[in-house]
Amino acid sequence: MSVSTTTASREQVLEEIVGAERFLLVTHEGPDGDAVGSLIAMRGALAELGKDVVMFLPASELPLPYEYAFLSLDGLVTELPGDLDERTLVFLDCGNLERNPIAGAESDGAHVLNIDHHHDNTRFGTVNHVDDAASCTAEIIWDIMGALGLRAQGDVADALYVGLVTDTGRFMYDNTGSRAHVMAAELIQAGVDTHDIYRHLYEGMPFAKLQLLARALDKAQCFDDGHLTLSWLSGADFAETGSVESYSEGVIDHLRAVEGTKVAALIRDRLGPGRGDERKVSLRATDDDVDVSRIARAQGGGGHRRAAGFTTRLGDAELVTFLRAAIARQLA
Ligand SMILES: [Mn+2]
Repeated sequence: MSVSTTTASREQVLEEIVGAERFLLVTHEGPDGDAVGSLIAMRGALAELGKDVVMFLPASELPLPYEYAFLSLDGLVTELPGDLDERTLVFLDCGNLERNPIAGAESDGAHVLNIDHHHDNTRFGTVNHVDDAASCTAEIIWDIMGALGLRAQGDVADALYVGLVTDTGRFMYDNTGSRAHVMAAELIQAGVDTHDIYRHLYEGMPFAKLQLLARALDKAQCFDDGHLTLSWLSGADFAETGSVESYSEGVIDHLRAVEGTKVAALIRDRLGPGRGDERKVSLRATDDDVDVSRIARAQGGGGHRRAAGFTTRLGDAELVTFLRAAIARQLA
């Protein structure tokens, strides 16, 4: 995306924010640190402007994963408000409308602001502010706040920092530009306690999560000279270790770290009623040789070039065959 396009869409978003009075903020299914951080930061920013703003998460997403439980969810609703039609809907960190939490509830004339950093964002909004050069959606919100003359502090600063740290892999992924560090510096000056947030995000792991990781590592397999490193987590693995779905977060980083790996994949059963034989496939690429968002899109999913995912009902053998072929095609 060219700089001029994001500059233009940024102006449009600013106009929308200044011009509207009532907002509803939503994010993607299975909210991660950037999703939760973006919700909280945007809510704080709009509230400071005197706007009527509510964050929405379906009750099924609560409680949040333990990593984010320290963040304050003031202003959260789990039922859509009756005046939904009159609210500007702000989608944060959502690459597309698949599995969006308010699917069907928005009217045809809904006014949607789409604020995101996924390069394959489907531009589903009335206004689309998609900046794929941003490390995280929180970075875009920080930029918007700056343009509105708002300085992040307190809970908002913490929330922005959580989005930044988690989506950049603690400032180590290749999306970590100088702006990410400038943002971090500003947030630290605003009082963010980086070590305290680190402790919340990365320590205090439930023992069950360690046991779940052990199972995934035990089942890991390499294919095609190690280009694909893959593992599985079954419903039984979750049940027998006492794990919830979000405990599989981070497992894939261990797979990606294996020598020679081009793509790491984690295949896990979806839990909960109605999920049936549905499985979630997470993909990570180690460099630019393979764009995993292309592989995910071929199965109806999406994401970033180096981090993507999809949901499937394919069996193990078919799934492995599909992944190996898709990777080989891109490496050819
Ligand atoms: Mn994100």
